[in-house]
Amino acid sequence: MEEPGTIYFTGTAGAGKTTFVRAFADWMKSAGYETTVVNLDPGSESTTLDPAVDVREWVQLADIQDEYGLGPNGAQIAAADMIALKIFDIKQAIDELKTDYVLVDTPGQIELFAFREASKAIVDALSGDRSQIAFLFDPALARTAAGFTSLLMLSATVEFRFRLPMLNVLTKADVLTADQLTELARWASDPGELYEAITRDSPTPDVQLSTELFRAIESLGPLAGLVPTSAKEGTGLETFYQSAQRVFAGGEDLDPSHAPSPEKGP
Ligand SMILES: Nc1nc2c(ncn2[C@@H]2O[C@H](COP(=O)(O)OP(=O)(O)O)[C@@H](O)[C@H]2O)c(=O)[nH]1
Ligand SMILES: [Mg+2]
Repeated sequence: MEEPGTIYFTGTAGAGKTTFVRAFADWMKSAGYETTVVNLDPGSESTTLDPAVDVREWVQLADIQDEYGLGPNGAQIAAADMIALKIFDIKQAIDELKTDYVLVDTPGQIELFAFREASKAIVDALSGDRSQIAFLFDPALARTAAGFTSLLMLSATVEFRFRLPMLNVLTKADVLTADQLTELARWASDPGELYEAITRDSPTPDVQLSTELFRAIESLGPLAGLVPTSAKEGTGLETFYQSAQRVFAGGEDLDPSHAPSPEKGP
């Protein structure tokens, strides 16, 4: 059997990761694709996700807080290390289900997931050659040019950390007007438009910083669009699937250690 396609869902707290994973898994099922939903958040209190593989079976945030007298953030950090130690058991549980796709929901606060070495070890251990990261843009932040730029940077940081193909997704499109959606689509496809909006929003811009930021955004290359979706209304899920498929089919693997080893000479 071909290796499953694995998608990790990341984004700032409240961006809609958990809701999106559930909605997308349901859409996949209705379209005839079997998925395994994985919860990687040891502190998850979600009642909607209904994961087939749940990290809480191995590591529970509340237990770690009690046992080590830690607050939720400290416990999340300790939990990431403990999950890394259990990762092969978790991978086995996923493999046993033998589905074509694996959808992984990650901890609510992105820095707890994206900035820790343990997470890189977890993702490396779980990921086969067919893995990608969906980075979810929350309209509450993406609506302003400054917020949009910050999310672009954060998405690039996640890419830098994990070295996997990225797909940027706008969530909760139902809360935006058609004009707002058009503007976000323009910012996503044209760094020049975004730069103009940044300088328009702040009348006395720090020109040097804005220019440097603009260059950085430009060098990130085209965003390949920002897929607008609404888990609430079930829109954009098919487009998201098609974009993810394209990445699985032809997406570059950015991690040099995953590159095929050169043919040995005679
Ligand atoms: N209007 C709207 N709200 C949404 C949508 N998706 C998620 N939400 C809400 O956004 C909040 C955060 O969602 P959640 O999935 O828990 O975010 P997470 O922290 O990234 O996992 C919740 O109140 C959800 O009900 C959507 O498509 N439309
Ligand atoms: Mg969540």
